[in-house]
Amino acid sequence: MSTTAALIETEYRLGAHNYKPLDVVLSRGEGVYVWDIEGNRYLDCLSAYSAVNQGHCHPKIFKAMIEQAQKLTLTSRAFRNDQLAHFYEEIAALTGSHKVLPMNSGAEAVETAIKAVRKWGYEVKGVAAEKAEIIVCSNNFHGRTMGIVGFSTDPDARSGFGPFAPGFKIVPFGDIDAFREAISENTVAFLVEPILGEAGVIVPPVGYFAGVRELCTKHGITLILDEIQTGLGRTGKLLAEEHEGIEADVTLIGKALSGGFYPVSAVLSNSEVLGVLKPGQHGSTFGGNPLACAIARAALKALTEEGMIENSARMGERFQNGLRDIRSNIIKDVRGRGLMLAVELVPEAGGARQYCEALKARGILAKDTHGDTIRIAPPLVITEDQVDWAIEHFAAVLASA
Ligand code: IF1
Repeated sequence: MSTTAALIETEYRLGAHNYKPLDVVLSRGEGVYVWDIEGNRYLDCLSAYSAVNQGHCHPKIFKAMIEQAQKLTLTSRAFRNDQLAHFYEEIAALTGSHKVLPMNSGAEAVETAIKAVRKWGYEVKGVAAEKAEIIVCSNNFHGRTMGIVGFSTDPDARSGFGPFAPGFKIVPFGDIDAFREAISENTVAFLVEPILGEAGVIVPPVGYFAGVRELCTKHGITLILDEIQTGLGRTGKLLAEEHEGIEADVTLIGKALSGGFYPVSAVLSNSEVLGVLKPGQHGSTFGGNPLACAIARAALKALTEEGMIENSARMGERFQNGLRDIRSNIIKDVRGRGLMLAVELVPEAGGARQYCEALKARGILAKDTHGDTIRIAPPLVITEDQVDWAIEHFAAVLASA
């Protein structure tokens, strides 16, 4: 029996309980919509944590995937494939990067950057052996692997999983003085999200990143921006760094790099940082495989050629304004950039989860985070009418409280 209840029961019985999803079992998606196995349609306001920026089952990405899957899927990097060079060319042209290192998950891209930048610290910057320090921010989210959770400040992410690797210093996000004070001669990098995602869509104070860029340049520190969530159109620009008028030395992308078809991530950098890696020092069985490259090429093409980034800026503004216009005594704050949005509720509202449940009943899937915040991140192909429809339902759910 494949009823909703039966599938949920089986998941519970056989699966590790490391998630507590909304009880909706999805079986189909198209554009901004997904359908559950009972035939109910929902407006997806999560986009698989911004991996499905191009919309569910984008036909051109689908076509590229099928065509490539019929020819060649995996060679390993022991041999070459005919897609990798084209992927490099296209991503480099789009972002202005000089070097690319393809991986699979976002966490792998983060780990790769940490490895490369430490080696760069020793070989290029001249840091003493084993002394490299990387500065990160409190309330960061960079993934789930051991290296990464070791410098998380979220007890759920970290507690009970030690011992952890040394070499990280944690400073508050948005505090330029704290960053300046944390810098030492051993600092090789500052790893930071342009907008904190998991922490609840925290937009930095004006001028913070300009200050960060200046200090990094002055002290020879590699600025690593984790754009795995903010990148590829989510905030209304190709990369969120454009809002700050700066350029990172290393940029991490993932998620929407495949439009949600396949795990594809990449480290983008100048030649100096990725240049330190020599044959045998890093790799991945699946990283850079022809199927991933063909999908990523189509995903980037859809994003840029179909006006999705501009639409993200326009619809994001409309959505944010609509949310701000909702008259409700339980809304504490509305914030975000482009279509990376959040509504924070007052503590008396009793937590965001119940409002997400109410939205689900009205045909909208959104995700609560950190108790009181509803995160809103629809696919970038959302239309004006769909935004206005969503606002009506957000208003009904939040005003009725
Ligand atoms: C989960 C949040 C989003 C990320 C940034 C790296 C990664 C992520 C900035 C790792 C991943 C995810 C993973 C997902 C929940 C999620 C998330 F709620 F935690 F904050 F997107 F909003 N850097 N983010 O946001 O990428 O290895 O997962 O490919 O369930 O853990 P990954």
